Amino acid sequence: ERQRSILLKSSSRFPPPQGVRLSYGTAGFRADASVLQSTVYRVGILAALRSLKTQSVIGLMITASHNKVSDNGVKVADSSGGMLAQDWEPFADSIANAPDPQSFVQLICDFVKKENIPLEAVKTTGILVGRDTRPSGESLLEAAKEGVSSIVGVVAIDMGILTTPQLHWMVRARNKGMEASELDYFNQLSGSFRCLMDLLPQGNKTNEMHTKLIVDGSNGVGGEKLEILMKMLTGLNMDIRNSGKEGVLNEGVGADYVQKEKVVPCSFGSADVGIRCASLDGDADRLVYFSCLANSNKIDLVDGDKILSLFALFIKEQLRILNEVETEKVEKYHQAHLGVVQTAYANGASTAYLKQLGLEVILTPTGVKYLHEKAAEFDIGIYFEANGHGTILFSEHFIRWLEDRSDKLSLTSKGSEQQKAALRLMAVTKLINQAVGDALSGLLLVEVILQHMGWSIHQWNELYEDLPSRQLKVKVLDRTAVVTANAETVAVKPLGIQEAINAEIAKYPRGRCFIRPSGTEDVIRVYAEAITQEAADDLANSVARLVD
Ligand code: 16G
Ligand code: ZN
Repeated sequence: ERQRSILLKSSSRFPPPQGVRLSYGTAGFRADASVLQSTVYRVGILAALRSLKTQSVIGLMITASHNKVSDNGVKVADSSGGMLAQDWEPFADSIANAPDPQSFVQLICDFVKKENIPLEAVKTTGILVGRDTRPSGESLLEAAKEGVSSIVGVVAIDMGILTTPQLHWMVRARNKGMEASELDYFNQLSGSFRCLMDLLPQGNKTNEMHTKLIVDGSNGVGGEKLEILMKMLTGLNMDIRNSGKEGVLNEGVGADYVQKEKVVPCSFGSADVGIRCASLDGDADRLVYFSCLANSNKIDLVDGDKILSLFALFIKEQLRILNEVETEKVEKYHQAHLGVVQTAYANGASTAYLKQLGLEVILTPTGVKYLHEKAAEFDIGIYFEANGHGTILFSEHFIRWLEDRSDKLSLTSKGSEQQKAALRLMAVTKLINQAVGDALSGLLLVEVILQHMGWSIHQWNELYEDLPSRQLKVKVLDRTAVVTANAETVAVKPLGIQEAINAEIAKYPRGRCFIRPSGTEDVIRVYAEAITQEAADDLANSVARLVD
């Protein structure tokens, strides 16, 4: 009862905006920052309830990622460090849209009862709250804290400005009983990076031209954090641009811009031709690489699919070395189940390449939560969206086996190739973020693998050649009219549309095309691929006309 009156009182200070319907969507709530105060406050309450339900630490992140600076958003990191459990999303939707304090508090009471949420903390609970560099973040963070502290017994811990993956990492680390400050994060990344550098094959010291990297920080939090991390690293020659000191967040910069427009971001140009470049998005959970072309603002894009391919090659190679067992006496080796997870946006050439490597490839719908969940089913699951969000997940079982194996190898064959492979894999499990895709940790892993292979960005890019593709969006009144199946590759509604799409596809050699409702905007997205750019454009345009 005391709880009820606290909630009534505090929620009356955060009236919901009129006439706006909010939905938790693919990656939390996102909208113009001016309408989010009440939503963020309410998500603070949701996070606090989640913390009590799971009796663990939960995260709350205020960001709108690659969207414009005047937007903002809020999402919850679950106790594992991953996305909020999907069965709580409907509750998030309903509380965000409750029209007045009474109905809001009633929803909460009903939910607490239904979910059997204990209203006291037995184990370590608490909410880590973070935000990106958006100016609106400061007051939204206060609203989140108010929400959290209106649930008796749960405290908000203000982590300040962070990348989204840092916050997820911290939640995961806390709940594993590990140290989880920002410095711990940087120490873990730099330490495991150093370890991989020490294990580079002899003679693979690439020349100066190849080791220089220029990073586009999207004028966001990523550039700032990378500058700190860089000071802890040796063996990397990095030039960080668009780190947010001047220039507008995500405006003409960042991974989303570079990947979708396929042009150079601001402050890159002809002087950078031939040099390896990378681009982060506004909250540093996406990473793409590119190189500038001479006499043009176009780029050679090295997208998430190619990062995935590079990671897959490296891991596969280390597993192969590890499994080169000479005698039967050595314990039976572990057949690590390695799999990759992509979405329908993955370039067809990448999928063909990965399959040709003998890898199991799985498709899921768009959205990190779906890819992550699938990847977690493997011993080693690598997932990436073409837009640059992805990571490598290692199962607990595999990590234990690997630790044991490398202990034994250090006794029986110290310095052997097998021991090195085991140590490399161990370092990768620490370097690459196990909670969520992380541009900073991904960047370090790409860099060390390129040095390992002795490759330039061009050699990497030549692993396979992307099929030309085109993405369009069609504004519609009701995007829910389109319903998809089979990981968004088939449109089952409106009736008959898939047949019409198939008829278009049939006109183009190696043509592939799908439509899907966006999870973040009121649009239907169209993706098309074919053997020439012209054909891909034509196919996309004719399918867009079917949707209109
Ligand atoms: C969100 C998703 C991203 C997805 C994108 C698709 C997360 C953390 N982010 O940004 O994975 O690619 O939405 O947007 O899940 P769309 O539905 O508008 O095409
Ligand atoms: Zn992002």
